[in-house]
Amino acid sequence: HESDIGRTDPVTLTQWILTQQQIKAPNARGNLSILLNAICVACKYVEAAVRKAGLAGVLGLAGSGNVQGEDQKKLDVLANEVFINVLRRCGQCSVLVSEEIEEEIIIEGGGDYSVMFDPLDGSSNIDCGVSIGTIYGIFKKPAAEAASVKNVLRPGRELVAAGYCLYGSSCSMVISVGGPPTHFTLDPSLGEFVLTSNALHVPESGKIYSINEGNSILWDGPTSQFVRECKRPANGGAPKSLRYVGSMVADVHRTLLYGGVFMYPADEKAKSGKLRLLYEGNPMAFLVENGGGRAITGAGAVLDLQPRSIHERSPIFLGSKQDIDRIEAFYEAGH
Ligand code: P6P
Repeated sequence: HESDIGRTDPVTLTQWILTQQQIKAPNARGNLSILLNAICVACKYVEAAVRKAGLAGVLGLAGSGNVQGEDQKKLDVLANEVFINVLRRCGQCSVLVSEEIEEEIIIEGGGDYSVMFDPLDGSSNIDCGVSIGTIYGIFKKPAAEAASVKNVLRPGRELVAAGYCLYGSSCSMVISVGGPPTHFTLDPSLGEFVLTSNALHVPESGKIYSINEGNSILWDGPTSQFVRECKRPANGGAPKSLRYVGSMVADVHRTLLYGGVFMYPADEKAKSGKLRLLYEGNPMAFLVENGGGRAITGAGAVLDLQPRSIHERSPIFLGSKQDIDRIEAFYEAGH
């Protein structure tokens, strides 16, 4: 029974990854399992650093010394190095794309997988203690294809796995290897992520809308129309509440659990929106769609976009199916 999970029936992320392999790919060599466990280790290490940030003096800018006089690394620089090192060492990756690094990293003689990640998204919120997170997506390289940026310039529809780790009031890992997203919570006394929800399902509709209202004078017609309807529903129902953390992982996690809609639209200033397709939009769209929700750009599904460059941006509206259907109707009507 779900409520017993974690108390009398502990399932760790490590066990879950191996079980998924047995279920989905009994003859597999286990390489994806090795990769996912490497990501799990990296997230636990980053979580420990984030937790200690205030004490260990790793807040603020790179270059600030600490009590030992060591040259402190800014948390997102530290997180990036942890992910690069752990992903190299696991021997399963041939291409890495990080939000922190301009060029893709090609690992000669690497494995069959490419990982695109934002090692510490929302890092502008670190110094004031607001939740931040890691986001990752994984492609499997076609066997005959050489390791190159081509392996990652593919529609998100082709992802084999994606997930995020939320460093918040508790540490949540939400991951999908194709099925509904599964939610694990870090038990610090075990040092393990323990299963908390088997299969997240995005509620069909929600009472929350999430967008940076500070940009409202820049929005296009459809976005403005939808937000106006959130405040004054056509059916005379209760208005939606606005919740906006300004940290994508926190806003998406709430949307996955509670429903509603998270939006970062294109606007007059940001012609393609602000969020990055490969390591923010696609992984989150993969999770939300696998949870029964939707993720669109205003001109089609996020997962159907054909990327042209590794840091390209895309507008994104994601969350409850009914709410996203509504936004799509406004775009189709060309309001
Ligand atoms: P704005 C954080 O900097 C981030 O990349 C996402 O985590 C977040 O959703 C977005 O930018 C917030 O952007 O323009 O509303 O501050």
